[in-house]
Amino acid sequence: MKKQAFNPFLPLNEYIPDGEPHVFGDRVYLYGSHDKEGGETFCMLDYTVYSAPVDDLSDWRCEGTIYRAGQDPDYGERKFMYAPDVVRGNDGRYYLYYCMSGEYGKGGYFGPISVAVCDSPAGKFEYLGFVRYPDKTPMKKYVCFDPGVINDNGTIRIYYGTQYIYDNDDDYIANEERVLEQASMFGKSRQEILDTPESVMGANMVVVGDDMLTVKGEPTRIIPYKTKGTDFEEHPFFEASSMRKVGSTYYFIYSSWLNHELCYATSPFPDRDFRFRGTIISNGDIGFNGRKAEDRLNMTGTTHGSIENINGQWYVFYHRLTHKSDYSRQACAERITILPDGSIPQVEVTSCGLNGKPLIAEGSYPAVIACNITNGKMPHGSNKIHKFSLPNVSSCGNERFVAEISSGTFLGYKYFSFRGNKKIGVTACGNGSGKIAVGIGMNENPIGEIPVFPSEVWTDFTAEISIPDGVYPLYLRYCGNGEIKIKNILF
Ligand code: FUB
Repeated sequence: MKKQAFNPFLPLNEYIPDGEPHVFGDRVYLYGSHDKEGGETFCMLDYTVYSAPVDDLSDWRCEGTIYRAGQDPDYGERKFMYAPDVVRGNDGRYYLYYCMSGEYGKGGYFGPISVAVCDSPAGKFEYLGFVRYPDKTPMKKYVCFDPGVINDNGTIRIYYGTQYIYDNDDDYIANEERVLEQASMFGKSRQEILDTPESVMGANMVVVGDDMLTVKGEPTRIIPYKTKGTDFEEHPFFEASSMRKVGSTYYFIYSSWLNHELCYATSPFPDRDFRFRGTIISNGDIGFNGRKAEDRLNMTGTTHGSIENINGQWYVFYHRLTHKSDYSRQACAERITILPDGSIPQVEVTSCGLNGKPLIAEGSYPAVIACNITNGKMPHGSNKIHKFSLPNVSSCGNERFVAEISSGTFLGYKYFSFRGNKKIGVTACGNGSGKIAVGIGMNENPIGEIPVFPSEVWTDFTAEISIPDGVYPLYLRYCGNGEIKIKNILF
């Protein structure tokens, strides 16, 4: 690798959530939505793609804007492009599938699924049409949201849908208020809701022909929407459909009702008999080693992503939240293992991600690569921006830093490799005055303290602290008055 990779692995001013990683040729491409730094709602920017050589995941290259929302003929009230996916068609061209939404998700469920095409995976894509029936009317069965697409040995399968908690109620069709609520939320008629006893909500699959637009038959529901009493009960499907085929097994990756996690289900079939298998990652590490939701290690919100085998190693790509918001999300990735029984043990969020090994504790690192940012009571925040004070990755002009660090705030960096380290510091500013306890084990006593004083400008605060050689998480815990911001950590 030319350099070290860390999370987030794209430039720090880049916000690409909902990532679908795909290896095409000798590069891996990350297709995702495009949030604005400090944006007011989801996906305010046009699709921008990054790619990296499969043998150097530190070397991401911006391929530029590959497609603009304004290219979609429906652009207007719904002007934000949500989570896309790209597949190579049987003609060797690349096809981009996506859906449009208005602010805060409004209208995002109204469909249909749009399609754009390009000769290269790196763009630029041109609008092709929408997923449709043979008579050319739009295919809008169920909820055409978050398409994920695969070319399954020549068969193009689109997975899509969304599902809300209340639909588990047995009697919702008898509840006029809920029927009307669903009709309005999903852009359906009351009659269509009533005529769909299997619910318009749920995870679905439809096959399209070689024109990449025309469906071959009606979509099928791949998981029963009623999850009570099934193995999906604790982690029902919410959104973010993504499919991978590993050997002959279909891996359906999705975001559950819990919202902060990517789960997976497997089947020998593309359209039925999926069994829930587990959580791959939570952006608050909930569930990892039994961690409870109230002990989440970050503010949580949506997450969305998938798995990909890159140069013989499997990874999960997901996104984290910044700016106390669900609208400024950044791409992160971790190594995963698919065990011989097909299971994927949950992995923790780290700072070293694609690096494949711990970061070297030398020089300086941006403080925002913290994989854990918590004050001990971090909230969940789907489709919102929190207004109250809490520590967060933030920005001002060209600077990115961890902001609103008050007494008790804890930053975690997993993992660093220490060798001969005798000094550690931070570049900080703010009105805070106190100390930063330095630890190398979550529950162990600090190994030293960095004193910090009020400063209106970025100032380096360092302390002589001997760190034993080895690989450890680095923990920084602020204790003092007022608030500080930290821009860099220094070795
Ligand atoms: O990025 C907009 C929406 O947020 C996606 O479509 C969902 O999957 C969620 O990540």
